[in-house]
Amino acid sequence: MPIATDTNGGTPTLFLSQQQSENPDVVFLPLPFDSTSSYLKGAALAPEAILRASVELETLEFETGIEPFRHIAQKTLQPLVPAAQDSTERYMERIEAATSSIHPEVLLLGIGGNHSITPPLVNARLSQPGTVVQIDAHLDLRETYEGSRHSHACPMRRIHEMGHELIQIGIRSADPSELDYARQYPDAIRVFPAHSIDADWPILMETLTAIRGPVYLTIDVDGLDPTIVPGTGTPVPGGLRWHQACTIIDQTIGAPGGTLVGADVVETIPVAGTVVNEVVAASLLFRILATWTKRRFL
Ligand SMILES: [Mn+2]
Repeated sequence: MPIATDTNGGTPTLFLSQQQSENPDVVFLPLPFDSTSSYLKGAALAPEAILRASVELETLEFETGIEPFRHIAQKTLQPLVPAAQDSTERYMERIEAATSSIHPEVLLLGIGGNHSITPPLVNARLSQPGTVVQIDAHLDLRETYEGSRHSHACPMRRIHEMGHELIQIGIRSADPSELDYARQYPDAIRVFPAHSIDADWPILMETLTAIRGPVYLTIDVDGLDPTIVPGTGTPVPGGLRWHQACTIIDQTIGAPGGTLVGADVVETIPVAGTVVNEVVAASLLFRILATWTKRRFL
């Protein structure tokens, strides 16, 4: 598996080359994990590539008009590299252990890695029932996949079992068992398929605005159209456009009764000869950060 072996030495690349703070408002956690990926692997290479790509971004998030780091301090943690002897369960426990002591007021941003990393992050950040907003091509509601409950095809099932509500956006691929599961919980699992996203847009905006309590946002880059992010493990045509994704981010973070406690961007795969995939992932993280900064501090 092509993952870095350095677990404790070296300095991580810092998001937008910012200074490390010991009193951060936002914490980035690189999670180079892809051993449950079912098709194309390589997401373990993404955290370092995304951090390097972020260094090339301007300090101004153009559309929001925000320079987040004029207002907030950051810390980028050492990458949590899976040890050779780690079972998937053990690695999930390590994610939770690394994040559960982070102050609840601090925004945690996970940099995947594949989608398996999300349930432990949600568990660490949502201490009470909350809402998880997901941008994704897939429902990720399988009970198991390839023999594992921790597969990247299962995270939203695990999160629903924890008692959280789901808003799933951009969906365009599912196993019938996943659709059956979602239909059992029409109030707690709301699905917005990609093919009707324009028609459903007003309802989606209302649904996001109505969020109350703690919110976690998980963005699988395959929720966007593969023309925007071709570097992903299980691409599906017909995804969200860039500004749709940004508006979903803004509306989620801006919900008057909601509080964003964490977010992640997962399933990016760097591809030789282009940096577009990691630039898009870094730009999604930057948009989350800018909108959160605006909401919280301005
Ligand atoms: Mn996913």
